[in-house]
Amino acid sequence: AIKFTINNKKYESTTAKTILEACRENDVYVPTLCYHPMLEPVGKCRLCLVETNFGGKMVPACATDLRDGVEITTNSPRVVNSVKSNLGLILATHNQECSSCEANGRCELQDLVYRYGVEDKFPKIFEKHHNMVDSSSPALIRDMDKCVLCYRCVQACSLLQGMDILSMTGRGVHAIPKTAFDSPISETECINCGACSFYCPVGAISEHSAVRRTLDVLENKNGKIVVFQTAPATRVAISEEFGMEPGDISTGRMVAAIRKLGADVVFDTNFSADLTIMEEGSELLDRVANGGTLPMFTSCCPGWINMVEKLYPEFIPNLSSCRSPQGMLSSIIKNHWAEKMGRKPEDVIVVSVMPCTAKKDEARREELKTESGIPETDIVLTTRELGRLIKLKKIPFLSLEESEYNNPLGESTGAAVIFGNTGGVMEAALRTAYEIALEKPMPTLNYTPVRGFQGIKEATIPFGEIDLKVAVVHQASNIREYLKKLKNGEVEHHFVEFMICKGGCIGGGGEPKSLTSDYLERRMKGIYNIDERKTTRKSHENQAVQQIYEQFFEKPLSHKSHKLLHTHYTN
Ligand code: HC0
Ligand code: SF4
Repeated sequence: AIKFTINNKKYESTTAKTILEACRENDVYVPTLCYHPMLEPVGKCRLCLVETNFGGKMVPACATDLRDGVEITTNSPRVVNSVKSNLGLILATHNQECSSCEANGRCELQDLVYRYGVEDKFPKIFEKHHNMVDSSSPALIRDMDKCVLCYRCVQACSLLQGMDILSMTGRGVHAIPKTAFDSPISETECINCGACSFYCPVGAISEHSAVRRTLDVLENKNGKIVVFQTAPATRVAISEEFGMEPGDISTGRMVAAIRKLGADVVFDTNFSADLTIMEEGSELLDRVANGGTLPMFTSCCPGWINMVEKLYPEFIPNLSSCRSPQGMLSSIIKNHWAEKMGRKPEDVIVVSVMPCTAKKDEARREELKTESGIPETDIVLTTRELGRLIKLKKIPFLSLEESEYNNPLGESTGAAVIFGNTGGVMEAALRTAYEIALEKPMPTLNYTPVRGFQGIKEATIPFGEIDLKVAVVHQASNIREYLKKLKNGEVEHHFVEFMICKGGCIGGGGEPKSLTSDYLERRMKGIYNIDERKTTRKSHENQAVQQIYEQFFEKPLSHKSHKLLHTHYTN
């Protein structure tokens, strides 16, 4: 065992780790700004410096291994003074327009400054060096004057996502993460996944906020009906905005909060996730039976669609023609439900709450407009933005009485909620496609080969006359690796699920920011718990879905389905 002391208290560790990890495990506070447990330590912010008995210089705890016999000091006047100096310097050169900042109230720098009281430590020498607010993307805003040079966005983009859109350029006050040729981000190959915004500790990269627009819509309805829809992964993460744990299930409280915000109707994206399975499952069976393009690729993740269109257009024929559940539900609301309510599509405003920044981008697609040319999804809020709205309106989230979704577009099965996890769309599709094709249920409902965090998961399912070969790939860097293998003929599958973010939507770029290392595991568990508690766990058993086929769509892949539930892609 490694024996060590922190502030004169003795500890032991049986595994290798850094000094920072040892301190955190033992509840010893060490300030950090550039560190995030899901990324590589870079030791840039100099806030985690500690003293050790191995020589005079202080060392960055995040990048120093725990050695046997080390005596660590985190609270000496020397350490505290160095934190204050380094923090004061970061603040002195920082844009301090906190009151209008997207990160206000959830900013790591703001918290540190408050804790250490360094607001007057140095004269403010901030000027708008970079003078660059890039709002060219519908999903993200970059305000590089707020950058603290932590490298987290650069790492998220290159290390986690394999996208390399942002790289650190320049030195000193001119250092800044930039795009190639400093182009506006919308002109790069950025897929709007939002990983950079999720990891940004401040407000330098944030979602392109729709909070004010939503407030306006809710407070000035002018006779319109405001309909919300909520994605699968929002319900296991929204409560983190209110101090609860990752994975805590708050479906009913979230619906109640949305009603308190002033929504007239709250539908569930899970309903259309079930519907997606009907359409996509049928499309798969059709492609397999009739020699269509294989492997068929899932099409619900908008970051993934951006990636195919921008970087792999040769795979466009492989994409399922199904719209995402967000797209399907908005289409049904505006083109079918509104009419049933005796209203025009223009009278309805659809606000969708998503764990994802790229959904903002998806909502603006030309293909997803009504015949009269208005967007079917008017506003997309990230889970974080919903949290902000609820706080702005002083709604007591944690003590709300649970509320139910409106029907019929609020009914869903366990198969729908697992869409939020990597492997969930595949598992849901198998539960239904197997039963429809073979006229008997899958031997097991919990299909574990497609679950978990392995980057590329593969499985073979005996499927009557054929062996159905499937794969599940999540996190952009793994996707690029998979596509390389596919191009080289190293893998062969019938059906592949792709999710751009690690873990799937629970790891979406619009989910509440977390500084823990296990938030994905815990959100994933929350999702599977919801599935297990449902009495109906197969999409084709969703009665509201059955009903909408009987009363309107007739059958999967019908003429009406094609018009309202399917789409096409461009490059
Ligand atoms: Fe997802 Fe979706 S599951 S992409 O991950 O398919 O964002 O949660 O809403 O649309 O349902 C995200 C999550 C969704 C969609 C659904 C799909
Ligand atoms: Fe990179 Fe994704 Fe951020 Fe675009 S949105 S810069 S791809 S991390």
